[in-house]
Amino acid sequence: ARPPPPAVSLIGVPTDIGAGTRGASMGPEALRVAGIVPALERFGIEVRDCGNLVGPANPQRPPLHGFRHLEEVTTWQQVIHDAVFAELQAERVPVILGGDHSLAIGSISAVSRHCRTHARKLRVLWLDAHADFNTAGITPSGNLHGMPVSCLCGYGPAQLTGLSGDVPALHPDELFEIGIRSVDPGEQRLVHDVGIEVFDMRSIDELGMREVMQLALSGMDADTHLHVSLDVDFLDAEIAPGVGTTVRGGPTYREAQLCMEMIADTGRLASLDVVELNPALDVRNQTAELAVDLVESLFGKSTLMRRPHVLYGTPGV
Ligand code: 6HN
Ligand code: MN
Ligand code: MN
Ligand code: MN
Repeated sequence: ARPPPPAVSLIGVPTDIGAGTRGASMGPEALRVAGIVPALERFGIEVRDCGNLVGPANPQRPPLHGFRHLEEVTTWQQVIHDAVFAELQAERVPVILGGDHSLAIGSISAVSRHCRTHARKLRVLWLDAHADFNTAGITPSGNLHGMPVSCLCGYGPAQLTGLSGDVPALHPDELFEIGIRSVDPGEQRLVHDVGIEVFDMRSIDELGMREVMQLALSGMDADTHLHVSLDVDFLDAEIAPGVGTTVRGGPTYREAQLCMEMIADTGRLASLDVVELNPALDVRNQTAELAVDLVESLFGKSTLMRRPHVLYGTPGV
């Protein structure tokens, strides 16, 4: 049977300091306005809204040595790491309301530290149009929201790679990227050389979302901490206009729902980022409402009382 509903802590991260377009700093409030608290409470989940973290304002400076706002982003990540780690240690499920995707450096560093402390295995699903694997030497923009995965895997400045207390915070074999359809030229080579497992849109077209998710969720067990980093630009731009870096050709509403439902079926979701929502670009808060819909599915909303599949085994077995 499903485990009892988890206790959830919402942590707002109102910053767009790692992005090229301003506005993601308004994301946490748009998710609250879209009803994220009652949506979760409806399933009997105890929700604590911890409010918003506080960090440096966006200085809107040009890149320096390949990074925009490196010092300010670093300060944010320390604050995010500490807040997320505290909720995990209190045995709560942190749901981080972004905010641009650089925040995942702090959140996943905290998850990594927590897993190390409790000898748990880590699995990260990175749902995104982008690989987010740039470095200062190859980035076309200098924006740190294009670099969180490389920093977590140990490719980046020490102040960002070392936050978990161990480098790398995340091993490539703990990570699956899903929905990818925009990878910069230098980034392509690095993703290939490091051996990141990427289910791009072509694999979703060819295999279907169901098989891709079976592969991405296979091999987990009762000791696995599953973290999902949901960049809302994962979704097709037609249904999710409220993001700064839309790329056409993403998952449909139904494909995205299936993805979330299959994650929920594992019963292992233990932390979540919802990032890159940009209310300044949204239309009547529809992207925030869609994100809340998907979060409901991630926490177990389903049409019927299906028999829960507790875990996905090895594919084909
Ligand atoms: N995101 N690859 C581009 C860059 O500037 O590095 C876009 C990154 C987008 C990042 O959406 O989280
Ligand atoms: Mn835990
Ligand atoms: Mn993205
Ligand atoms: Mn991203």
